Amino acid sequence: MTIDLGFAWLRLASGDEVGIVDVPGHQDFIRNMLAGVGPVDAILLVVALDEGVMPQTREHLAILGVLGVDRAVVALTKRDLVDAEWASLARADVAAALRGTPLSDAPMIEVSATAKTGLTELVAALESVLVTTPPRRDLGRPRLAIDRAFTLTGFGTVVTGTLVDGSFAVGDEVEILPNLRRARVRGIQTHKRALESASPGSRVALNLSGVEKNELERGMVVVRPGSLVPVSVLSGRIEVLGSASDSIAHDEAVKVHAGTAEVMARVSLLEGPTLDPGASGWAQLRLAAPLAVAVGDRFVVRRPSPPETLGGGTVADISGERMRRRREAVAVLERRSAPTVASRLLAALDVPRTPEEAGARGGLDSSERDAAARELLESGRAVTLADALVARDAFEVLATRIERSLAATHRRAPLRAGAPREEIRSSVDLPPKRFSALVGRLVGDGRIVERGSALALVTHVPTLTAEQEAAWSRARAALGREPLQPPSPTTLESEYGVDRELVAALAERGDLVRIGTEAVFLPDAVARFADAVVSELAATGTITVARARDLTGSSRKHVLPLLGFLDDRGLTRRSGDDRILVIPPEQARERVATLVARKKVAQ
Ligand SMILES: Nc1nc2c(ncn2[C@@H]2O[C@H](COP(=O)(O)OP(=O)(O)OP(=O)(O)O)[C@@H](O)[C@H]2O)c(=O)[nH]1
Ligand SMILES: [Mg+2]
Repeated sequence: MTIDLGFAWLRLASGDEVGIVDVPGHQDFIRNMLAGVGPVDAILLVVALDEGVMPQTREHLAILGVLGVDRAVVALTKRDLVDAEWASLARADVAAALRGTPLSDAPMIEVSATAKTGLTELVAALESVLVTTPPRRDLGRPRLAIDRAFTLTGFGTVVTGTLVDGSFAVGDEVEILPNLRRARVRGIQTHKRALESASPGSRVALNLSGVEKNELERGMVVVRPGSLVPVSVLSGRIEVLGSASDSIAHDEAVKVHAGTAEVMARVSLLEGPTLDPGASGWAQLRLAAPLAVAVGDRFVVRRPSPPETLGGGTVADISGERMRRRREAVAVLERRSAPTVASRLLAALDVPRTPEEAGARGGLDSSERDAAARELLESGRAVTLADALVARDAFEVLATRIERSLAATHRRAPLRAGAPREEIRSSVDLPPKRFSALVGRLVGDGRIVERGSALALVTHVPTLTAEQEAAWSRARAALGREPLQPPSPTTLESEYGVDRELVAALAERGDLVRIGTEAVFLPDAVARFADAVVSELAATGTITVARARDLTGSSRKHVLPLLGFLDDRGLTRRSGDDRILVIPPEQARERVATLVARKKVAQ
């Protein structure tokens, strides 16, 4: 009787090699069977014709169902021990057991190991089933669930397992989970042949340096450092077998099998006090020890005593979040395990994430991920924020949060042009690049405006108190007296009570034009100055500071900032001591009109 896993391989007529994991049949060793049966392409179900379907056959079929294995060949052995009539009875018995399972179409081959009959047909059947298996996905995140660890004289530590989700090469640094031991791949073998690298789906022996055999055991997982984090809470939808002897109760202690690992866990049922045989529901498994699993991995749930397979499911979430509200939790989990790749990616975009991060969360390989991202962007269900993507709904949440913060700031400081960008950024907690992209989109959509370094709602106009309006009307009279030789901001504050904050607000309203920090003009004055300069330039081609001063009756002190202003707005530029026009005169005149009419002329 086989107690533990056995390993072998077979060369098909095509020349392809098939790795074989032999698992024990007896019910007492189901846990070993579970460690071996995980990442297989197909199953060779062996039933002896003289005995027919046994209880363990049914349990094995149930487990294969939970694990999603849907390709099989049935070997009906010991054909030499039974007559034709018995053989056909037993065959019907097996067919009945397979009915309604994903393996119902599996070819059944009668063989005799002693008489050596049917063996060629068996291998041919295996080959015909295996050619239909899809290629193994390569997520660039290799994982090898250890099924054996031993020491080999002359080599050192060796672990074996079935490699999934990526490749390992000689020289790679690896990490062993859950205890985070580091090691290096010193050698690789598949089917006893040394290789430079091993690809997904193959049976692999890794010769590891830097780690001792006694630190390793079945159930651990070899990964690329940092690519997977062991979790102590995992969530998934548990399907209870119709044949289970009893319901699963909330908080019940169960054994969870995933990969080659098994660990005790408490079941936290999210949709009711019990899960009855044949039913399914969302659950969180609170694990007694950390487990290295990825989203999309299958797990099997068993009752420890008396031992019985209860059911299992697919890992939907490994974020480790304890879900507080049950109904919310169910909604989240449903989204994360959605049937289409695009909706799984979308569920991972509940906050801005790089496509790589979101893809890993949703258990997608890079090509699935890229196609899904394109689909989501094209249909408008997701948007880009710098290096990240975010679901349209989540984008709305961020946008609303920004609008609320701005509204609050405007209420608190009605005079201010807006709220400082940094203050708003902290309200959404985004890195600068993503925040800028978000602001850019909101500005583009006409929802908010940028006023210098401040952000504001489009509707926000700084409002003045009656006292401030009175101060402003006195100051305006003073500014109008000699418009091109107006009082300085310092004078406006000391003599008219118009402080710098009020100046900023007035500039915001378009009542004032601020140039730099030390010059303030009425918009009309700026327009008059600009017109005079543009006309002179149209006539003579150049203008000096002195000429501009004489022409406008201003002073050097005021002409310097005014000419600088025209340079900054793209009307003129310096050429030695002169200014020249950089755009045609008519266009320059038009631009002057818009400059002083606009609400946000000041900087
Ligand atoms: N006569 C006859 N005996 C067979 C045949 N196949 C296997 N046996 C014998 O049946 C016994 C059990 O065979 P195993 O290969 O150990 O069966 P198994 O399915 O691996 O059993 P477990 O590992 O316990 O699950 C052995 O003594 C074999 O020699 C066959 O086709 N004809
Ligand atoms: Mg055996």
